[in-house]
Amino acid sequence: MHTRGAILRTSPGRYEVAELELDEPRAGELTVRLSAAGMCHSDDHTASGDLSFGIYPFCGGHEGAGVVVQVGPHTPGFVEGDHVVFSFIPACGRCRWCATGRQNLCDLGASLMHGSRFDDLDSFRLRLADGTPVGQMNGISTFSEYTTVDVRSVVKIDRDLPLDAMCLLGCGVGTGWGAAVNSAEVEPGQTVIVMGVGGVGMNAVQGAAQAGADHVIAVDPVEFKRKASYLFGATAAVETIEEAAELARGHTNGQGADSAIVTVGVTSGEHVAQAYAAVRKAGTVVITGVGPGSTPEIPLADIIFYQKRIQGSLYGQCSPTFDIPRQVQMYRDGRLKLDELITARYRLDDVATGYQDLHAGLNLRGIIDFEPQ
Ligand code: CXF
Ligand code: ZN
Repeated sequence: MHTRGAILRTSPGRYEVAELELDEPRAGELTVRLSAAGMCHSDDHTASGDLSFGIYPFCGGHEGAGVVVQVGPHTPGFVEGDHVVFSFIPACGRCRWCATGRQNLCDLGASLMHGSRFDDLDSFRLRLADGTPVGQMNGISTFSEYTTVDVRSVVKIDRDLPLDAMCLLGCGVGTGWGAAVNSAEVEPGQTVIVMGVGGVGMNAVQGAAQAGADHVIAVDPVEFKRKASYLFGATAAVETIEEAAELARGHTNGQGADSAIVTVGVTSGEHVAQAYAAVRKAGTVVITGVGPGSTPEIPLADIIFYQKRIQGSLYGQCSPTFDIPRQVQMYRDGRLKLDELITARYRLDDVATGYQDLHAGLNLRGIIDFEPQ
């Protein structure tokens, strides 16, 4: 079938909309009409070259929600008309990681950046009009009016839920919320620093607040994000990590924050070293962000004598088939803010503008709205 999608022809490069041909669903696949797609920083990292992708051209987007328009064979439980959220990490349900409650590490994730079918690395679901294969970002490509995906990349949701808010569950919300709840293991009474409060960090703020932290200190150079962080549960919002570390020491008898969560859009080794310096003995630094490969300088002796933990966090250590439904319930109960994360809506043709706005610090999350009112 035919679709239009935002593709990158090279990296570094710039998103442009192209006419594409899309496979009909094969066994274990669904075709989905997109309602909304979140514009995560990682799609921009692929444009800037910070993240490299297996094949160009490729079609961007790994947050999205929409309506199933066609079901392939062997997709039990799915029918046309179902509403789904995409998960940027598939969950096979069978590998060691899925079987032990760590779907974010599902073995299928090994081919996330190939752009092909997970089980057949030479097989692509998208093509340019001349037949050139087009890779799918994380196997899903939500920057497209329609996409065909592996059924293991989606989670079904109730039809009454707003698909624009739901699309954020596929990456940014789980990544941030889980960084606090699962990776930092925030406990009641704690002091938590969140470095960078954009579309991921803001969810770390709400996760830390929900987990019972007494002090949630948001750090961001952008004033509008600092102000917004109070709505999500921040108790203080400052411009620099030095100010945040000072505040944290003030709350902890000089010891330092219990955890510092690094959710900076372009993460550097320096950010990690700063977070490391801001936490107490046996405190935790959580790293979620992607950056152009720099290494934190942390004295080896400090690592041993202060026994601090540096915890990498992929999708906030969330298991999509468990965490997306529970995040949906928290949204319904008013305990997880999603609508408030959406600060701008773009048409598919304006993806590049959306990323310019992200760089200008104008958005928490911009979304592509495929059904503008
Ligand atoms: C990223 C992680 C690295 C691969 C692309 C997606 N996650 C979230 O944005
Ligand atoms: Zn993302």
